[in-house]
Order: sequence, then C-alpha cells, then structure tokens
Amino acid sequence: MIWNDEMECLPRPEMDALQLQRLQSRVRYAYERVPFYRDALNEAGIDPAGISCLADLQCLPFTRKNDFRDHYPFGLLAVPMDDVVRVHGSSGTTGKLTVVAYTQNDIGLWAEVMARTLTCGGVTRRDIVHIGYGYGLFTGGLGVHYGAERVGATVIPMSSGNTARQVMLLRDFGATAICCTPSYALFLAETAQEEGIDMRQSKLRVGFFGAEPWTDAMRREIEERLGIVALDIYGLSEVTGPGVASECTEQCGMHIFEDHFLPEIVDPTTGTPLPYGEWGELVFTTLTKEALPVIRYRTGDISRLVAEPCACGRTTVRMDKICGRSDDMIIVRGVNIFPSQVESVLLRLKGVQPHYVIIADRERGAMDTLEVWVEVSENIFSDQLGDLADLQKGAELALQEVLGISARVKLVEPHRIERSMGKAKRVIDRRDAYRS
Ligand code: DLL
Repeated sequence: MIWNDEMECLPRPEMDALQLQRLQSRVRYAYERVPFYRDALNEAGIDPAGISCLADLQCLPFTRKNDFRDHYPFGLLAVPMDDVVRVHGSSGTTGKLTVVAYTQNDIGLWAEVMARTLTCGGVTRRDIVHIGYGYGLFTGGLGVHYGAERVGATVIPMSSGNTARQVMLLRDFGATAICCTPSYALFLAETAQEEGIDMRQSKLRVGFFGAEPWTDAMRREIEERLGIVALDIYGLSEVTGPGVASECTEQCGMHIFEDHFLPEIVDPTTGTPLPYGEWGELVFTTLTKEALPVIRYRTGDISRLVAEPCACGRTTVRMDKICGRSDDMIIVRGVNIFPSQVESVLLRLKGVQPHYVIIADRERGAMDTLEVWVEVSENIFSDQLGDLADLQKGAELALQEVLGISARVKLVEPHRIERSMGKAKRVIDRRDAYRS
C-alpha cells in the first residue's frame, strides 16, 4: 500500500518540474522573509528570480547547524510568532539547543510524510502503534504520533523509559507496530527476555527505527529477537523531524519524500556536489515548509543516493543507510573510523551481544589508543577462560581487518554497558582532555 501514490509514484520529469517550481518559490520566500537568507544570497550574488533549473541549486549557499545556534532561538523564522503553533528542539552533543518551529500547515505536512512512512511498513487504521520515542522537545514522539493518527491507527503514546512497563503494555494492548530507536528496541527485547516474555509470540509485526545510525547486522538482531520486520526511518529536526525518508518492506534504501525535501550529496570537506551512487554528506532543501524554510542544510550525515526505481512502485530517490555522521567519525592514528564499521564486525561474532562502546584515548605524549568494550552473552561469560581469550583474539583480528588499525577488545559482563532510552552514545573520546 502507498499512502499518496500521486506524489510517491510521480514520473521523474513531473517530479523535477514540481521541485523546480517549489524551489523557485521557496527561495524567493526565504529571501523576502528571513534576513539571514537575504544576506547570504546577496553575498553569493544570487537573485532568486534567476533560478531557472534544478542545477542552479548548486550555486546557493549552504546552511549549517551553527547558523541555527547563531540565530537562537527564533532568528531564522519566516513567519510571525503568532503563526507558530509548535516548537521543538534538538540538543546534539554540545552547545545550545537547535530550535525549530512549525505553522499549522507545517504540522499537517509532517503528519502527511509520517503517514507515508508508516504506510511504507503496511500500517493501516487496523494497527495499534506503540510509540517509544521520547515525547517533548525531541521530534521523535510527537512527529510519529501525528502520522499514526493521520493513518487512523490506534496510538499508544508511551514515550521512552520505564522499560519493564513498556514490555507489559506492548503485550497487553496487543501493539502490532513499534516506533523507537534501534538501541531501545534491543533494550526492550532484552528486558522482555528477563521477564520471561517471548516477544516473538506477541502481535508485533513491524518496527520503525531511526534517530541514530544502525547497521544491517543490528537489523537482523532486532528482527530475530522481536519477531518483526525492522524498517529504517530518517529525519532531522532542522528539516522537519522524522518523516524525511523511510524504507519500504523491500528494505533497500529509504524513499525520500522528494516533493517536500530536495536531497543532494556533497563532498563533506569541499562541499562539491557528488553524483548519484557516491558516498558523501546529505544536504536538504525544504520545498514547502513555512515557519522555518531551510536552503541546502548540511546534515553531517554520510549516505548516498540511489535513483533506480524500487520494486514497491515508488519512484522517489532513495538514500542508503546512514553509515555515520561526519562528526561521529573519529580519527585514530590518522585512520577514519565510524561506529557502524565496528558494529558490523562485532555483530558477526558468535557470543557477543549488540551492546558496545568505542573508547579513543591518548597517553600523554604517546600514540592514540582504540579500545572496544563489548558485552558477551551470559553463557559465554561463565564458560572456560580459554574460550573468552579466543573470542577476544578473534574480535581483535576482525576489527584490524576492517578498520585497518589495531584495536584492543575488552569483553565485559552482561549489563556492564549503559543502556539508552533514546539515542545511544557509542563513542567516548577521552583525547578531548588533551586538546587545548
Ligand atoms: O532524530 C528525528 C528522528 C526521530 C528520526 C525519530 C527518526 C526517528 P534530531 O534529534 O534532530 O532528529 O537528530 C537528527 O539523527 O542528523 C542523524 O544524524 C540521526 N538520524 C536520524 N535518523 C537516522 C537514521 C531526529 N535512520 C540526527 N539513521 C540526524 C541514522 C539517523 N541516523
């Protein structure tokens, strides 16, 4: 089933024409209403009336997270506060909150793209949707909520936390769909197991997971433990929240809702646009948002675009799984490392659990060190010491092969690594202490 087949299956030439018309009008709109965009476009010598083809997008200046921070809290708004009906925010890891705002139409658009997302996984009004994303300033909870209501499903607005109770209610209410971060889905599965509940016997059949990077190996783990189809969903507050792109049940890339969000891939260092198929940083321009239009927003997320049509019938461009954020990447002894590389190695090994943390450190004046802590399964932990030593050695060899540098693996007992209710923190960079 497709929620909006007119837009999601639009032939390419018509989509291009729609995008161009919307781009022209949105850039003019931003220029007229937001001093920041007027200044940036003037400085780049761009007259919005001169945009005549989609390729002209590449001449427009970028917008960055810092621009939001510099105009905190409401300096980038294109409408008066009276027209704003909702505010959300995303804190990131450091610094000020990134504030975003919505008009009534923006909330309607958000519900529409989230309805498309849920329909990508076959959700209908007959479903019961358990929402375990946090409610509040974070866009996850309320974003999914409005989409599920738009579909007409029964919504269980759980938010995050109180995990044992969530497991009980998942079962008692007979939820058929679940939405939360992938790391939290695993925590729910683990908690259910401890309570003696087999989630594979529950009515759950599909999950919508996002808000943090996760690998296909993690997908298989979640699908196996919860007995569901696990889909990847993508979005970010600055562009609207969840609902920018979603996998369908073909599970081969996320369909970007291109009539609202215009994607590009650029070289993360130089900003040069890259062709379809190449990995680089995702950049989005919003085509319809009213309160907070964004032009060429640098997401920091690394992915690639796929143009081939999908077997599901949707014609929209797809984005590959995010392999990391440019600012999540750590450089150890000159080598670039993404947590997703470590995750894909660890989850291939028998006897380890999908709970890990990566620690980069530096002895004063010495070389960088890389350590990976990973939990082992209960039965292995109580096994022979020799087995543990073999497992550790195997993990170190596999990491060396994939990362290209050596990493020390520390096998830790079950539950040693902190569980997250929302976005998991995978990297601890202790070298920060030595940076001035
Ligand atoms: O995380 C919106 C969201 C909520 C998406 C629920 C999906 C589900 P922010 O808090 O602004 O918004 O964080 C956005 O999260 O730039 C990515 O780095 C990361 N992210 C979001 N979805 C995915 C995903 C929400 N599917 C930042 N895979 C983005 C990898 C993701 N990373």
